[in-house]
Amino acid sequence: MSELGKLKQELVTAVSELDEEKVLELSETALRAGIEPLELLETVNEGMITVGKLYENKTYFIADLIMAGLIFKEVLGLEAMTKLFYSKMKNKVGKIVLGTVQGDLHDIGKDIFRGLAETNNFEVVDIGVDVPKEAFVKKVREQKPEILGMSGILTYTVDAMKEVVEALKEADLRDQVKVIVGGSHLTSKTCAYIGADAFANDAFDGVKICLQWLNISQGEQ
Ligand code: B12
Repeated sequence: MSELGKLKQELVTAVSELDEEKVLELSETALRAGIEPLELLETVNEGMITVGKLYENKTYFIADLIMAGLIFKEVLGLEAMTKLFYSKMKNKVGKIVLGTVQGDLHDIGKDIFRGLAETNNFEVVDIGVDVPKEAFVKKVREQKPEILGMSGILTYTVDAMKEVVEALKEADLRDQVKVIVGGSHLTSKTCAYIGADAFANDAFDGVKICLQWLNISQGEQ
């Protein structure tokens, strides 16, 4: 196995063991060794999936999920990661209103999508987590974005997403905005149930879809 491959494996283990110091040390080493920021995020995410499984089988508790979240945020805050989230400050290509739906407090995935969208010159109006449908409708009316992005990591939040789409219809706003939903559990079936225009299990894929909607290919802006 290559040196970088070994590092990545150690990193997944360190995340799953919630060893904050080791995660940061290995992340810095991997970045110096040339890992792409996006690949680093994917590696840390692999560790998060293990944390989730350990929580499910009751080896870990809620405090451990909190710790995992904090560690991920620290990795996102590393100086070298700003490369991934560096906004080129050119003309904005479009506007996205973004939030995590009601009942869900997970914001790491949402924040990654925001960072990547901003890097691709979208203006993102982030309205936070646990956002009720009325607040989504209000922001869409006020901001007139081309795109509404909703994040929902808990599987049962598909209903909250559906309610937002219904509320947009009732407010006569559905035709004015494209809707993308994000979360690793989403499928084309849940996307159709929600009534969204697209879904993404990965923030990067989500940004690509948004660029396509505006007829922009990546790197063109
Ligand atoms: C960290 C964590 C927490 C932290 C969150 C901290 C934070 N600031 O976000 C805290 C402690 C708050 C938490 C709480 C809970 N959690 Co939690 N949590 C996790 C954990 C370990 C990691 C989540 C994460 O950040 N992953 C990394 C990010 C990058 O991945 P992501 O969120 O999926 O985002 C990616 C994509 O989904 C997508 N994406 C996300 N949003 C968007 C938006 C758009 C527009 C697009 C295009 C793409 C996109 O792009 C991202 C990157 O590519 C997961 C385990 C797992 N396997 O995911 C459990 C997990 C999600 N949690 C779970 C549970 C059960 C809970 C609690 C209910 C526990 C409890 N009993 O209280 C509470 C719920 C609180 C609430 N109301 O929201 C379950 C959910 C199970 C389910 N079927 O729904 C999981 C899967 C753990 C498990 N296996 O049991 N959690």
